Amino acid sequence: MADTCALLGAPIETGASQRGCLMGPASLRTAGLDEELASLGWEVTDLGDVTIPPQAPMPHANPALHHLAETSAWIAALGARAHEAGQVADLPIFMGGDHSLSAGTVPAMARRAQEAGKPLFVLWLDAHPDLHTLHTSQSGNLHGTPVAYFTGQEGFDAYPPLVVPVDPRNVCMMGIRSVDAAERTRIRDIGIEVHDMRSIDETGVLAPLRAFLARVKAAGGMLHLSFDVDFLEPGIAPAVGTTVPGGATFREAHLIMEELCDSDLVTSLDLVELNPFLDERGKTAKLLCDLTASLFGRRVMDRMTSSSF
Ligand code: NNH
Ligand code: MN
Ligand code: MN
Ligand code: MN
Repeated sequence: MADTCALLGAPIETGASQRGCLMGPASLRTAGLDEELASLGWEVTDLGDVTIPPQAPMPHANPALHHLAETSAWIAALGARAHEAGQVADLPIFMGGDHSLSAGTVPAMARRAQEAGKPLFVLWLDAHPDLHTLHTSQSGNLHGTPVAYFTGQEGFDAYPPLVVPVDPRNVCMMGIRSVDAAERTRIRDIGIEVHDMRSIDETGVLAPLRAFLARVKAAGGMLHLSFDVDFLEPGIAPAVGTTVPGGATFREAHLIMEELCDSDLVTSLDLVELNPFLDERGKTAKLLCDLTASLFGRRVMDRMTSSSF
C-alpha cells in the first residue's frame, strides 16, 4: 500500500451556481481528515490552500457562462500545484471546492502518469457526467465542464491548453442520474463507460467496479477517483448545491471505497462540491472523512476471505 498522502485545498466556488464551496477544505479539516488518515498509518502532509489573484472579466460567445476568467485561472493554478502534490505524495487528495477543479487536477494527474510511463484512468462518482463544453453549457456553471475538457473535446479555447488528455475509454462513471441533451450525445460519441443509477439498481456497484478495476490493473494504469458529494443520496449528504434524489446509499458508497482500497490502484483523489453552508451539523463533511478513511484502509474486521484483488 502507498503510504504518503498530501492534502491540497482548492477553495474554488466560481464554477457552481451557489456560493459556499469556498469553505469545503476548511470543513474537511475541521472534520479531522488529516488526523483520521494519520491514525490509519499514513504519513500526511497538509500543503495548505491554493489561491488565485483577482481576474479581469473574460467575454465569451456563450452568454450564459459566468466567472470564466476566475475558473480558468483556478484551473491553471491547480494544474501546477496538483502536479507538485503528485510529486511529493503517493496519493494526493484535492479538497474542493466545486467540480471545475477537476479540470486542473485530472490533467495534472495525466501528466504525472505519463511521466511514470502509465495510462491514467478516472473513476467519476457523480450524479452528473460534467460533459459540457463552453459552448453547450446552458446553465453557464463551469463545474459542468471538466470531463469534456480533460478528455480533449473541442471548444475550450478559454481554458489553459491541455497538455495530456485522458482517453475517454479510460473514464468510468457511476451514480449518474441527471444528464443534459448535449452530454447524452457526447457520452455515446466518445465512448465513456457510464453506469447510471438504474444499472446500479440492477447489478449493484461491485460488478461494474470490479470489471473496471480489472481493466486498470491489466493496463498497468494509475487511477484517479473524482468524488462529487451529489453522487450520494441527499438525505445522507445534504451539503451540496445540486442534490438529485436517488443517489448512492451509505453502504454502496463505503463498499466502493473498501473495494478501491483492496485494489490498491488509486493514486489520487478529488473530494468536491462539499458546500458547508448547506450542511447539517457537519454531517456531510464527517461522512466524506469516513468514506475517505474506508478508501485509505479503515475496516471493521480483517477479511476472512480474500477479495478479487
Ligand atoms: N449538467 C448541469 C449543468 O451543466 C449540472 C452540473 N452540476 C453538477 N455537476 N453538480 O456535477 O449545469
Ligand atoms: Mn460533478
Ligand atoms: Mn454532480
Ligand atoms: Mn452537466
